Amino acid sequence: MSGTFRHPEPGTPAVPSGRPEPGTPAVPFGRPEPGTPAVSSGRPGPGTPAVLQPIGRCRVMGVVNVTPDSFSDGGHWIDPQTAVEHGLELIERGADLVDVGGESTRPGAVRIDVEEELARVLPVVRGLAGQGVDVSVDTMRARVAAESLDAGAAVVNDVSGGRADPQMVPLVARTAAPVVLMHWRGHSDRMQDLTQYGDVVTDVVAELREQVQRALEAGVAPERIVVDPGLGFSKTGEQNWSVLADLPAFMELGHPLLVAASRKRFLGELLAGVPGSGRPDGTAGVPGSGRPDGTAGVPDSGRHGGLATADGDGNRPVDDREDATAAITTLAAAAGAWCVRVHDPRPSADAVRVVARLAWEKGGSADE
Ligand code: PMM
Repeated sequence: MSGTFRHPEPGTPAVPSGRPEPGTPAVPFGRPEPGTPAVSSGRPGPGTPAVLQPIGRCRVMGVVNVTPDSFSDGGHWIDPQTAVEHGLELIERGADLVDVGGESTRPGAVRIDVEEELARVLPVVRGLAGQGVDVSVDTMRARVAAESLDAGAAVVNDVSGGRADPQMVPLVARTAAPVVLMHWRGHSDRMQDLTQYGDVVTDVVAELREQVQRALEAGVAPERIVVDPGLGFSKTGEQNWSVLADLPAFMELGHPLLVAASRKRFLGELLAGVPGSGRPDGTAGVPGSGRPDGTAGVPDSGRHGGLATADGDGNRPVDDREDATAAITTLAAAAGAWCVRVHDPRPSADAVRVVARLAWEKGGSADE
């Protein structure tokens, strides 16, 4: 696969943990040196930031949402001290880096003001970075990104891919920070209305390419750009599955790939029942989780019994989607993803090691 991000060749020294050695300097941020040559592809090279350097396996990003209302962990980590402790626990449970966000992007969420976002995020970024954790800041705002980088964040994770705040891409260009550009069509209060595609994979790849192009034109070095298809953002459950079925199309953009499926609704829908297959209790499955023709998308033996528990929306409850999340991690890692973003790193940290070991055994890298 030419032009894709690759893990190291077999024979590369043992897979390091990805954790910073004591005394390792933080990822070198600040202004790029004048005259730094532009690099024409996103392949790892001398200018590749440390968190994007190949380590022989997919990385695992743990999530700390410092919000009252995120769908999976909203309200748990709103106190900064508790949030920092949770971030450290995520590292203990196998995260390579921790994503700190102060603004919920759940469907229908309304925006908070920038001061509120800063107040939520900065103490947590500072607390974790101060303990040597590689922190990414999950924000759509240039000011929050800038102040978080000053507070020690190593990565900017912009779910709007630079589209929400016109200052974001120029800000990133002025730093040396890696940036995650996620596919995005609009804010959470209307993103569910923006799910019209010709072919979802073709269109999402094309729109992501435009977002990357805008960043490159603004001066962001290609080796600092990560792409993310944005599962659940302006995508129906079925469209998420289409995207996951074609991760190589996203790898072909030539940048490290982040996959963030953790605990998302489409997993809850799948696990609660598929149209046509029916749930063990005889009720219909969740509309939209199965195939468009209404046939059972997944063979269901009917022996799921206690697995098919449901929340108020009829979906598998959020805290019971971890095994499915790890399954997606396995698939993403096998497809050569740079990183998966998850709420509980432990199962995914194990999964990425299994994938790396097998890739090694097969004499190739995980993305071949
Ligand atoms: N999803 C959420 C938040 N941040 N960042 C990236 N890069 N990609 C995502 O898909 C993504 C994200 C929403 O999930 P959460 O409420 O669990 O954080």
